[in-house]
Amino acid sequence: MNTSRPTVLLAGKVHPRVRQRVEAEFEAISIDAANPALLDEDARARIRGLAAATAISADFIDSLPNLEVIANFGVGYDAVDAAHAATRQVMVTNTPDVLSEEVADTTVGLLLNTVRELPKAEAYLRAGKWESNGAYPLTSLSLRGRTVGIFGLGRIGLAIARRLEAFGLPIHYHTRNKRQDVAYPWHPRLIDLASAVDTLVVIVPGGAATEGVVNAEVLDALGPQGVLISVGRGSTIDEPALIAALTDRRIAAAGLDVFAHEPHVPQALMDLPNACLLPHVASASVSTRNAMADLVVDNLEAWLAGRPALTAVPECAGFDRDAS
Ligand code: A2R
Repeated sequence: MNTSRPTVLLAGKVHPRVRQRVEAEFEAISIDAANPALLDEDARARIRGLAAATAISADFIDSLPNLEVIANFGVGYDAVDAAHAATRQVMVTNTPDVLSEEVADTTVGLLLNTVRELPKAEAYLRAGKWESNGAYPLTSLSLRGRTVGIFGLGRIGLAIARRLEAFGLPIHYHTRNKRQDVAYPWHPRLIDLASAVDTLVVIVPGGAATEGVVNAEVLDALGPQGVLISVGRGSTIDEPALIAALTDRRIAAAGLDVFAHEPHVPQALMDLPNACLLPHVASASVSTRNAMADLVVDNLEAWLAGRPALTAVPECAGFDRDAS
């Protein structure tokens, strides 16, 4: 064993390219879940880097006395206790930007599938019904004439907004801070955004601040022609309230790529004809996932070689290394 190479822990179902590169460049240790009981004391003491594809708790961070960096696979890092890591001067990185355009593309596809029922129309064709029953029924919903609200106008939200602007749709948004670089109307409160639009795209981070905020009140404000598209985190949507609103047709339809308890999807949601459901695939192309994998390992490499992290999360940006 080459003990001069730093030891990096692979925790969870890591992407094959992360595994391949970590095994080539570091001493690698693998565990399926971030549970300290799966590591002996010697291993815990050797680990300096962590490639995370699972939840990383404060207790787990504390069980690794020489941990220097946690590289999270994904732009959303709500499953990593970054605030705690920061108190221990442990760097946390994520994978922003490299997935934004892919996620935005998928979001537009999900929106079109939801309003124009394209997956159902294809299933109709494949079932031979076009020939036997005639044309697929006209869709009651259309993208035409809609006004879109983006909840979370960050990197991905802006990429979605630019696309939908090109579709000829007016864009509004809600964030905590008004952006100075866009002319879209800003709504300081989510409920006011929902009242102003009929199509709400949710692309905020998960975590306590956004938990369940898309609730019955917000859905009712969206109204009976309302379409909800959720591509950020399932925790942001009050799922029982959404199921009730779709069942009672208090909103017209929803397109969801993320769920509260993935990979479980409530049967009530599956039974709803006005829900269009995807298994969290927004960034899931080979090329984009490879780019995310490379950014995970590039961050580990940089930090463990004494260089600045490439993409530190905001909680850790303050103690980034001096680039000079
Ligand atoms: O609130 P601001 O001004 O920090 O704007 C951010 C907004 N945001 C929120 N808006 C309202 N209430 C909140 N509690 C709240 N927390 C955050 O969400 C910003 O406009 C946006 C996040 O943008 P970025 O940090 O650039 O993230 P990115 O790359 O667009 O990804 C968004 C999420 C990830 O966290 C994953 O959960 C998912 O998409 O893949």
